[in-house]
Amino acid sequence: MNKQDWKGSIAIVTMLALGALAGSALAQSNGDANTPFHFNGHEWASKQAFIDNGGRCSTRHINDEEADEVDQFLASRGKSGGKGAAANNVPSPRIPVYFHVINKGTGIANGDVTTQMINDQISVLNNAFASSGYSFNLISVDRTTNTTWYTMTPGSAAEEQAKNALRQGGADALNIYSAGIGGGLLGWATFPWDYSADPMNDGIVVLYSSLPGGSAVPYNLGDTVTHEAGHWVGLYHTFQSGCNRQGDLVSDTPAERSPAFGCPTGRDSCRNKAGLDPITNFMDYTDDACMFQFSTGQGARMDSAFSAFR
Ligand SMILES: [Ca+2]
Ligand SMILES: [Ca+2]
Ligand SMILES: [Zn+2]
Repeated sequence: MNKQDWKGSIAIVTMLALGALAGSALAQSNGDANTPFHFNGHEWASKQAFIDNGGRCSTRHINDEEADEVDQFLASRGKSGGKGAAANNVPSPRIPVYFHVINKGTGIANGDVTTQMINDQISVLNNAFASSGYSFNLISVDRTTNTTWYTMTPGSAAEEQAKNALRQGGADALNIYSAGIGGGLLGWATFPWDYSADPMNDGIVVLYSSLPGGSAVPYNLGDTVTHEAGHWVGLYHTFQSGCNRQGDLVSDTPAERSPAFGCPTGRDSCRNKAGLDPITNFMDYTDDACMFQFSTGQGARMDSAFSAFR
């Protein structure tokens, strides 16, 4: 089943389930402010609280100053993909992937994801990036049992140790680490321009149960890896800079004031800017079943950043 069919069938199941449930369940699916959100062994006051506390994506925030610096650098190379420039002549990159499973023992409950889940994750990634011309080639899978690394958080000594021990390949190689990451987090990534200063830190870390078939409902269709891979190739969140400035520096993604979550069809958080919020974009914070696209402009920005830094 391809991804669209898969998501379609899940959407139907969801609708059927919602039809049979009380209003509170429906409210939770839409991120009701007063409905507790249970996820990954944590209870948040609401889905909004989960989002506000950075659980959805813990990739470091790029402030306006750094975004300007990066854009000026790309522009200086004549490769500014962020402002409607045509895509560069990047020959459809085929990205080698090194997948590192960090578990605390055998079995899925200990984070020892199956080969099937990993293969399905690579398929999800390939389907997501196909329209942008990127493909991902799984080179190797290794498995490490380490209870300290298992609960790593961004910037921790455990993260540094795990990556120093396991990372493979050069700047163009995607290293994916799956683990039972701490803090109720879903994942984080490094940006392409971070590579040269700290190559061993390069890559993405995700909660193991976010892989396809995992238990991290509603983030278990594999789009955490897709979203983090988006950062890894140089994309910002669709709500970067809110309604101001040039947002995410991609001209065909409508401006968005704040992260969308759940699947709020028709949301328009920047009324003074054209277009409805890009809630179906992989770089927003909506549920996996809600997001299914990168835009043409994002593809151009990937090419710009990838050719400059990877
Ligand atoms: Ca935009
Ligand atoms: Ca708008
Ligand atoms: Zn993110």
